[in-house]
Amino acid sequence: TMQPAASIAVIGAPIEVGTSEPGALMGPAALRTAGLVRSLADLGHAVSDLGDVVPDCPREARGLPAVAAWTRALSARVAASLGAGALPVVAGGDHSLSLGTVDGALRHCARTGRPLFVLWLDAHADFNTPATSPSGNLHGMPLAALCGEPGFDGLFADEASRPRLDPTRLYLVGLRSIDAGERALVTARRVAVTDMRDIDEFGVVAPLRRILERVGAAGGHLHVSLDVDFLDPGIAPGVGTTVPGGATFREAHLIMEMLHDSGLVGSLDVVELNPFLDERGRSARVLVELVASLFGRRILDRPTPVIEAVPRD
Ligand code: HAR
Ligand code: MN
Ligand code: MN
Ligand code: MN
Repeated sequence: TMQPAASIAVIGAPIEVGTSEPGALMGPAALRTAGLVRSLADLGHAVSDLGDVVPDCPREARGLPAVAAWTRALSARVAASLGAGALPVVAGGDHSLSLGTVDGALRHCARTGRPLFVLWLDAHADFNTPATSPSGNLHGMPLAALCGEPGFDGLFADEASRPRLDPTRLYLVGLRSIDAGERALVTARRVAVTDMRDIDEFGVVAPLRRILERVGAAGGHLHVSLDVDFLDPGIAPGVGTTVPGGATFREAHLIMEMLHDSGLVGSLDVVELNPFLDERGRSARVLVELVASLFGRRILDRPTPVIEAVPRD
């Protein structure tokens, strides 16, 4: 089940205007320092580092106009990479960058006719709207905007005709912090949630297998968005919004191996790394380890069991 060596396009998105905690703009540099590009090349992939996206707005721009500029620039870059046959890996940067990456993947999928599925590995649901957000921070809202909830006028290019994320093709995994308003929205939109309680009860294999089966059966493109705070703060302290009780290294690592073996991942974000809050590069190194596993690093040449070979319940 080795994936063919797809070409990988690494794209930096040094955005932090979606959060109130400064430091995430150093994320792409820290991920490169920890060996993001080199470790993918060492696996035999053709990797090109496209550098950092530069948004079309003044440096001091803040709020929705700044996030809109990032969204449009990232969407175009991701759609162009996918159109050229590459697999974009976007290194952030706060989670508002996924407005651009998912929008770009949606536009690409609208052209190819494949349905887009999103796996959101995160302590948070990131499904607030400006009306429900307790903080006003846009990194807590990207999924609501992508799914077409109101309150985000001016964010996306050609708003009326843009492809929207189908909330029933969205999987929140690792959830352990949700605000009252977004919780009502997540339930109303029938978003599939695997919270930490599910992971404690069933582990990561059963829920992941179910998700991958569904994406595979639909011939879908799977976009993976990995938020640092999905991980337990004990292994990844370098993030502004730590929540206790996160995924262990082994759980996260197994998810990455299953994603690799599925061959379904078409694009990836690594977000919310805040090197200013990290401890001697630990979080950056863990993330690079996980990304390498998603792209095929293994100890022995033995894949995790193929999905079909695992007994069904
Ligand atoms: N739910 C809270 C809010 O909307 C915190 C969101 C934090 N989000 C991230 N990314 N750090 O998941 O403000
Ligand atoms: Mn997030
Ligand atoms: Mn989060
Ligand atoms: Mn392993």
